[in-house]
Amino acid sequence: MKTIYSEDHRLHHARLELIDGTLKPAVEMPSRADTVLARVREVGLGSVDTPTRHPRTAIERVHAPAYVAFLEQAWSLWTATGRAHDALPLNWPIRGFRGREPEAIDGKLSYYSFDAGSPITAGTWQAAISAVDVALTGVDVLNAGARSVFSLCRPPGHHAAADYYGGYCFLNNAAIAAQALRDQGAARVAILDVDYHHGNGTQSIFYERSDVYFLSIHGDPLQEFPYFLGYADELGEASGQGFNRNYPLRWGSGFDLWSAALKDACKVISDYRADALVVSLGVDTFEKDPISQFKLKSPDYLEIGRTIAALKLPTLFAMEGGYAVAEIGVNAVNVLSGFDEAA
Ligand code: OKP
Ligand code: ZN
Repeated sequence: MKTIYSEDHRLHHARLELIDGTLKPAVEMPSRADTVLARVREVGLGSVDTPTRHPRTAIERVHAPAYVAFLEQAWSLWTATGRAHDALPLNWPIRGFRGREPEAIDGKLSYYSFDAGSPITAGTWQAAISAVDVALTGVDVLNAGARSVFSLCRPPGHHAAADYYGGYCFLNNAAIAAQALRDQGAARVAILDVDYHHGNGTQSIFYERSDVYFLSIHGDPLQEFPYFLGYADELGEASGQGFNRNYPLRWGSGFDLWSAALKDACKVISDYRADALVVSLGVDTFEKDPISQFKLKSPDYLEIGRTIAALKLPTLFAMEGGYAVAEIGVNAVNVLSGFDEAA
């Protein structure tokens, strides 16, 4: 399988994130992509290609233009106020507050985000639009007839909704890819999110639509980030009723429970008669992941790849999370090798 990769991910290098009540070195760091790419090369997965530039209209099929414009300008508005360090919001409009966009950049950061753990840096915008190009070039590869493609996106995307960022995500690479597949001829697209965290952004983007079916296996929101979405009773609304599926699992869950959820999700995707599949590929389900609480082991990822391959669908894998930096290469590429082996 081909890998699409851009060096531009390096432009997004946050120094510190607010985690566990203190500022710590950001876990979503450039070396994550380096580790995965090194493993792609080590196993000879396939060629590694650079993405081509795609029009902004593809982004605006998913994200609100005002939000995209905010992301583009955020760093210059932040530095115009005399600050040179990474930008973080500090408060949010919870119950009873007004929903009006402030003029001040600090207020805008709050307005367009949902957490204090996703720094905006000098290069965040460039890195984020290049990650979208990595995803959209993956779509081009599928449309040219490939069975599968690996879009090595960084920063990740699945927490980003139509008009807000959070969870290290700014533009929703997987959602933009799914929409592009729809726009270029696929009648039904499924998005399977196997990242440890619920893909709240992707879910919300497609929640009222039947043409993109979103499924996610993740830490129970009663215990885990992003806390306020990802329950099993979220099944879609309006035209999207019955086209959303969540598999929340408790802390400590191992591959027995996890793979049972995967098998159910694959049955749903198969019954849906999807024309194409986008996999939000996070490997933070790993037993040694520093911020997660599932217990998957490296060989389990081969089995995940084989199970997904059995769907026999054109499949785009978009990189999401995974923070056990020494092992994320092996684990992510195990999914892809398992897929190739069974395809
Ligand atoms: C992004 B992706 C852990 C704090 C977690 C945000 C996690 C974002 C994960 N105590 N903060 O889904 O891997
Ligand atoms: Zn995650």
